[in-house]
Amino acid sequence: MAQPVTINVASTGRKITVPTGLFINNEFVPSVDSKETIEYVYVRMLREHPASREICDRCINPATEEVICSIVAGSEKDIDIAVAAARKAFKTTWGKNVTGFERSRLINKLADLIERDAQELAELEALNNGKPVKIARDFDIGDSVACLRYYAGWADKILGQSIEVDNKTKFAFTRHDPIGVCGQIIPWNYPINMWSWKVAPALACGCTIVMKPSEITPLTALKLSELVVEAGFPPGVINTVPSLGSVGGAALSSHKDVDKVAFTGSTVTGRRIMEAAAKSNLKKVSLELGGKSPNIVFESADLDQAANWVGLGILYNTGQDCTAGSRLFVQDTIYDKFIAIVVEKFKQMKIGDGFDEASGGGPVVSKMQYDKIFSFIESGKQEGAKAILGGEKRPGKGYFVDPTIFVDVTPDMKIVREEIFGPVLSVAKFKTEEEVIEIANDTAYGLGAGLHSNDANQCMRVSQALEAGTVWVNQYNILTNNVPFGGKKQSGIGRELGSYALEEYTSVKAIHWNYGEKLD
Ligand code: TXE
Repeated sequence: MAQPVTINVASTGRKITVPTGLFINNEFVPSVDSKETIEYVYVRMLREHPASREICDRCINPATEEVICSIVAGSEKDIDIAVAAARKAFKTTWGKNVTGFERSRLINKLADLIERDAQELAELEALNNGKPVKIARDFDIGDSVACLRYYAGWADKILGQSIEVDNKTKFAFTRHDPIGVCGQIIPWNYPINMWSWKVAPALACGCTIVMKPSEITPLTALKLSELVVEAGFPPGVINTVPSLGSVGGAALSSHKDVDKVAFTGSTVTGRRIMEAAAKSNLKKVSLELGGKSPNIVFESADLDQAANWVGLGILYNTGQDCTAGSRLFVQDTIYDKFIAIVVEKFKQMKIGDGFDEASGGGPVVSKMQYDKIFSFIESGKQEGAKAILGGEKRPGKGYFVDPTIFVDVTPDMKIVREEIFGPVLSVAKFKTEEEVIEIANDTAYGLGAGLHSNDANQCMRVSQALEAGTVWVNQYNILTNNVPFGGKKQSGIGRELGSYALEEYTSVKAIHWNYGEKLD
């Protein structure tokens, strides 16, 4: 089975044709040895591992709980074939004979095609992931197009250094060579966005790619693959193999002919990937993992603005965001007043079907996430936290979770320590700057952090003290393509975006040149 399917989007009347095969060497092909589709694997996993029922939501519309379609699930052998295709392209075309100028042109062309098809892609994303169409189109896709264009600009500027050695007979220079074949494993919370964050810098540097999208949201990666062909990329430069994490993801991480793995996902899986890389060929690894980010509001802050940013911090993408500002700390002098503003603002947030223009957020992506979020909500209640907003299930179909605010939390509670990945905020009071820095940093993670204050010296002191890869001052959750992003502590290794991401996809070679010294 590798025939395209036509999906009818009931809400808009649009018909979207989606390829269902594996995308290798610019063609959609069946698996070489597996008759399984993602939906079939789903059924089989339920039979073999009934305990893992929750992990098996595949290509399902989270607003209706209906299966959208079945696609081919790649096997280990398919990964081998895709890696061989990427290696060949690296050795012959992309990594060898295509100039930076030409790479730039093709990446820009791909960006133009994505922009042209933004509405269709956004509808497919909304169908598979649940997020509102307008957010998918204007933010996820808008940002992805900008990301591709940003790295297209870098493609002809991957420069080394010229280094003086002794000024008479020797000098040295460096080359920033493409690292080679890259395995890219992406999650389901921003399927198109994570695709472009991974693909754009790798292509700019001259690397070739085997992409494994999340088994929960593979549809837009397949649709984007059609645009890769239309843009005119040589075969094998970008290959896409939808597959289960334990099959395709594991195969890429332990593959002997993959030079680098770039991953976004859970900390648990990140550890597995690093272990597999260490046990195979010591491939380079970059990891963008989970978080439990603090958001701090000091008494001098503009409270109305701070409340807006707190909302964006925890409710954006229905809280399925690695930088979600899930731990709110409010100074005691403004606590009651500020919480009242936050509650009012959160009540305005409409979580609903992504095809309803009024929805500010969609359902969470899967049954697994829905159950996980509600098990955290239950544990919060049992451990003595008080839900002052939300915290109850809605009747009817769809994985909808309403904004939930817990107060009276203590530092040891599960809802304070673990990543929930839903619209669930825990709130604590603090007295002094020193105290809040201490509790904000009391976490295994270090991805994002926010602070709101009108005291510039305080902003400087606190932003310096917070242990996080990104600190937002008087804002939250705003990223731009030219600023690096990544984590400290157990939130990850390496940086995406900006010029820093180029280091992840290049290998520095030093060339020592003798133009005069003779050995006796
Ligand atoms: O993540 P996984 P899951 C967090 C969030 C969420 C939790 C679980 O807290 O609730 O993780 O989500 C692939 N070798 N984040 O289970 O498993 C998998 O196929 C190689 C935070 O969906 O990490 C998918 O493509 N790859 C995060 C990708 O890993 C494997 C975004 C992510 O899935 C693999 C998502 C293996 N052994 C979840 N097992 C963020 N940082 O934004 C799975 N995968």
